[in-house]
Amino acid sequence: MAYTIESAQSIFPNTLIADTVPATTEAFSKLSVEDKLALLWFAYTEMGVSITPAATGAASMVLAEGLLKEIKAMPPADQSQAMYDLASNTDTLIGRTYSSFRVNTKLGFWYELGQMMKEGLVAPIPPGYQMSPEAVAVLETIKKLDPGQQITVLRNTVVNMGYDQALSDDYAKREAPKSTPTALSERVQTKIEGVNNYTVLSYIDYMNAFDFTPAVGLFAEEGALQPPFQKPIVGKQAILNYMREECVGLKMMPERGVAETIENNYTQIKVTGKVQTPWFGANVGMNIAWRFLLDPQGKIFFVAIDLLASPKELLNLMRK
Ligand code: ECH
Repeated sequence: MAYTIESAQSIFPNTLIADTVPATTEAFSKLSVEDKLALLWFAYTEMGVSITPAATGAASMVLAEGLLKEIKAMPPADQSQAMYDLASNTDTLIGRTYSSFRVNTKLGFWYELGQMMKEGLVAPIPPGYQMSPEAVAVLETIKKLDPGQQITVLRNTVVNMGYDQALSDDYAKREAPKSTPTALSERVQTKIEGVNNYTVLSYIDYMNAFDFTPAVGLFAEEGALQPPFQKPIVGKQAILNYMREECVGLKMMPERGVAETIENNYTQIKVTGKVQTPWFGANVGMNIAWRFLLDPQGKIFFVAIDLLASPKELLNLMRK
């Protein structure tokens, strides 16, 4: 049987992913707009993990600066309205501009706005605002998640704001700026207990050096990369655009894995370990798995990145 991207998605079917993330994101999406903003404020300010301010460097903030300046100059009622419009996906100029931002710019925009709220430069969440019981329940769920899952929920809510999400979904059509790879002399070679496959080790090393052109060179022509809770991104150009957009500053720390040759000389490899985002640095290590399917030429036909349900899953290398 030849593999398709669809059939490849179910390799290592025993991998337990953090289903609570899409479930919580969905519960959040059903709240009133006032509740959403208040909940995010409480979650963000009480979460216990904080953003590394240097991270905004990865976010091409020039684009966001204009919008932030505009909001800062508004009277408080208009500032609240602008936030309300973003959270309710209303068709406004601000909503359209926000939707054109890349994910990291959206995160940087809210980070700066949050700072301005703390400093009293932008209207706060009305003091004494009482959330509905539903919102309180969602907040309680978020508080119980592990930090990697919490920041994934937060990220999802920010990604879903603004007008017309569909615009920002198609990586094949979105050119992203090149980044500067780490100098060869500063690169460290990754070791993974149980895995010495050249393609997989090179993938991690190139990704950690932000050297995305050779990283994409490891993929088959119609290969695919599936980020956590997302559809696969198919084809080399789309994967390259995605990496340039979303992978600068990521630190991948694979720990262990298992490899086996399967039908038609394909190889399936599962690796577990941690990844850090530049936003939270060493404050948050997300527990993840990479599930690779390599074609007979050793090219990546498919790789899924999963956010794991619990740290226990880091030890789950079962094949079936
Ligand atoms: C305030 C109140 C009003 C409303 C809002 C507010 C502000 C909220 C703020 C939120 C900031 C959230 C942030 C979240 C960042 C999350 C980052 C994550 C990154 C995960 C990356 C992974 C990478 C995996 C991958 C690997 C590969 O091999 C291939 C690529 C890839 C409070 C003002 C809204 C400020 C900053 C979760 C897992 C390993 C798939 C990328």
